[in-house]
Amino acid sequence: MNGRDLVRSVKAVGMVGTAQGLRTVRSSWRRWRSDARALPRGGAERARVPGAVTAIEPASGGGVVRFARAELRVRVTAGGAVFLGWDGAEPEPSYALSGRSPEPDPRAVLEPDKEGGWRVVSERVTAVVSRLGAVALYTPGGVLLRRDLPPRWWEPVAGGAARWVQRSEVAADARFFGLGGRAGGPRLRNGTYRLWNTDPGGSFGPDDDPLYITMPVQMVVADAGTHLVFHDNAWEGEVVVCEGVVGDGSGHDRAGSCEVRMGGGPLRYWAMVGPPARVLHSWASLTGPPALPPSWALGHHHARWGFGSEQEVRRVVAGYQERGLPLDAVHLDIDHYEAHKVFTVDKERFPKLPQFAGELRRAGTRLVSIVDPAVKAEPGGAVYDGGVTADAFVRDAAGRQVRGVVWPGEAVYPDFTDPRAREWWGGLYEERLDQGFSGFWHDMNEPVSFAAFGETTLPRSARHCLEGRGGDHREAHNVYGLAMARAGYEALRRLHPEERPFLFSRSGWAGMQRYGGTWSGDVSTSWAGLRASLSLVLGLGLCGVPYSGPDVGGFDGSPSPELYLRWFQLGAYLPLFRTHAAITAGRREPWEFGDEVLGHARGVLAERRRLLPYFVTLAHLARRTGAPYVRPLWWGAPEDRVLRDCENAFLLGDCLLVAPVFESGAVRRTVQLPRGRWYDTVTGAAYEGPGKVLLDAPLSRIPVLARAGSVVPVRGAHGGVELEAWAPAAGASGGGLVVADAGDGWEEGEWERYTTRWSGGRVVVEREDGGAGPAPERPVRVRGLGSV
Ligand code: NBV
Repeated sequence: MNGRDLVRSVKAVGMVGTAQGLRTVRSSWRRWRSDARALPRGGAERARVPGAVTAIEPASGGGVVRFARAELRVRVTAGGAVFLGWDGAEPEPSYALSGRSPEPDPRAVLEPDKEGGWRVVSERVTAVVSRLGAVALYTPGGVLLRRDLPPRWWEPVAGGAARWVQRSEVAADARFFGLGGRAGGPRLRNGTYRLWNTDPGGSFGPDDDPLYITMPVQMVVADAGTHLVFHDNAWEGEVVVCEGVVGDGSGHDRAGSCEVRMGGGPLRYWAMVGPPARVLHSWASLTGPPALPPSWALGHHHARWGFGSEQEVRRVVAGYQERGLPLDAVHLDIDHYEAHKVFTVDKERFPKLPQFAGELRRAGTRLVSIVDPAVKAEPGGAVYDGGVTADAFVRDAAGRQVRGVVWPGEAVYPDFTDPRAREWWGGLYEERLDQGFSGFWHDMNEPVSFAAFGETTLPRSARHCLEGRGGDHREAHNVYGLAMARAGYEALRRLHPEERPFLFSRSGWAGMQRYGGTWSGDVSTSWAGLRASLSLVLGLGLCGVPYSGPDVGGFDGSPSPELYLRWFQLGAYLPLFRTHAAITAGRREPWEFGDEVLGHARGVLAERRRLLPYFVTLAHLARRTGAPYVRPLWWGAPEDRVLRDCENAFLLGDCLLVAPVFESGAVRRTVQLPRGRWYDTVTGAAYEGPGKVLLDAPLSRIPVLARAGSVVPVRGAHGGVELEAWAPAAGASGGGLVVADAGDGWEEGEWERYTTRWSGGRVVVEREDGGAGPAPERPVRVRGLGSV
């Protein structure tokens, strides 16, 4: 254990009291002992590399290339993604894939390449396998995007999981993104990024890594093109990123590289090539479309660990109402449970929760419940007894229940990798629905067990079902939160079929978007924490998880009024817009920071509400195309090196560019504009990109720019959807999309496409697909005319 772990453990023990402290010491000891007994000790290993090609076996989409000591399957699939699987690895079984692996593309075949290698040419990518087992990926135009060197395995002589390493080279100008939620990005700088979902303990800032969601998903953006590589393997691992160096033009560039190291599991990966939007579309086709949140979940949420009672929640809700501030959801944290036990309610502090929830709902505010996975180990407790009957809890190698320690004390953990356990757990959401909850907030599902020493999770030797295949926590750990989300989501679809589930989860893995979103977790209350908030949302979006957002105001401590306001202003442009804080932290209601902040926050809330139809449209778009709501500035121009390095602003859909303020005292900031004309949405001033501009950012607002020619769906004064069209540049045209939500059920809203153009000195906004049903006549307001 390093010094930092020790400090955290001591903190954890201190935080939870003496009896709990003793339990954590016992549980840490048990954890250490069971691993020492059941896990293989590091004995002798045999190293292996593929050796030279010996034969090939053609198959649809490619085939198998055999080497002296390994074999590689190459398969181009119908959507254009390429599967590469070593030593018999197939795409299935997989926790990431949404269904069956896509069909092979029969047009792609193995052909001989130079120097004894083999290649598969396809529409989107050419994969060349060298004689010694390197794999190079080229654009259709023949430009090299990535070279994966021959992998290397270390097999324990005594048997067991082989660890492996694969090193890859990319262009000198390439930038890495992704790997799940990383606080120090979104651009992944040189370093080692661990793949092991981790509760950092306390609050985290940009230097804390790993965090709650790790994924072996890399998005690599270079002059030559963009690609995404996903190593479908949930074992613990790490990725070493080394960015290249672009020289002075005299040929002294240094290539970039990354090395994926896994502690076990198959070496299989997917590669997707194309512009960012196409790559994410392929990714969503493979791993499943992002869940569509009900529209209320795109409004403003307020949470707190420690409301403590119905009266306090009433006080806060009334505070919003009296000040005319919209509030779409209130979240109840673990303090509404009876003695911190999941699926219970403290009847003294929340005596009539269903009635209260009904009242809130009629007033337009939904109730969201935290759900922790750990169940208090107490015979006689309904949840515990039910889980025992269903044989749902994780056991150790000797068949005993694995016991950890969390908020309710000694606790057991459902094995969400077991379909029967998921089914049983899912049934428990009925109690939550009966209590009046409309949404679910999964916490502590890395999973966490407090520790006096060692890691704050389950023993690695803990056994898991893994859908019947059987295995241990080394393989199940990273998919625990994902499988819990699946349990919750599938149950809600069963229990409440007419409404789209709203669920977000602290931990997860590739494919988690199928079940819902996520949030920052315990981001530190600091300017650095504010920056980390955006990094997480952008990075997760590039890993296919489009719905997320931070604890606005930060999780711990008390933000200054200025920091709170700047956070509020950023949060309002992110999909999950939620104020939240720890039980020991200061208040987070907008009126707690003085009249000036309240006035500006009111404006921010009004703007979020006005933009709701745009958020709804972006949610539908994310579901259909995989494109995140929040995108890096290089989204439409990945070849622009300056944009690639720009991390302090983002695109919200195609229409808006948001430039938050990340520094204390700043009242203006520079903004890097992508190509084209951009209007300041407040002043209407026009700016021409590409280039840098200095914009005012008084306390009242952060710069938000609209793309010339775009059409933004907004909520009109009477609640209907109206169009805010921004004048195209002279001689240019533009357009936009409106997907009107048909309620919170499953009915598909209509897709309306609009175009904008100049005609006879006027800007004309027309419905492009007028034929697709009765076109609602939407009021149109054209803006940006003053600056033409
Ligand atoms: O349930 C309490 C908190 C919650 O408020 C927070 O959002 C989670 O990230 N939870 C963590 C457990 C306690 C953390 C110290």
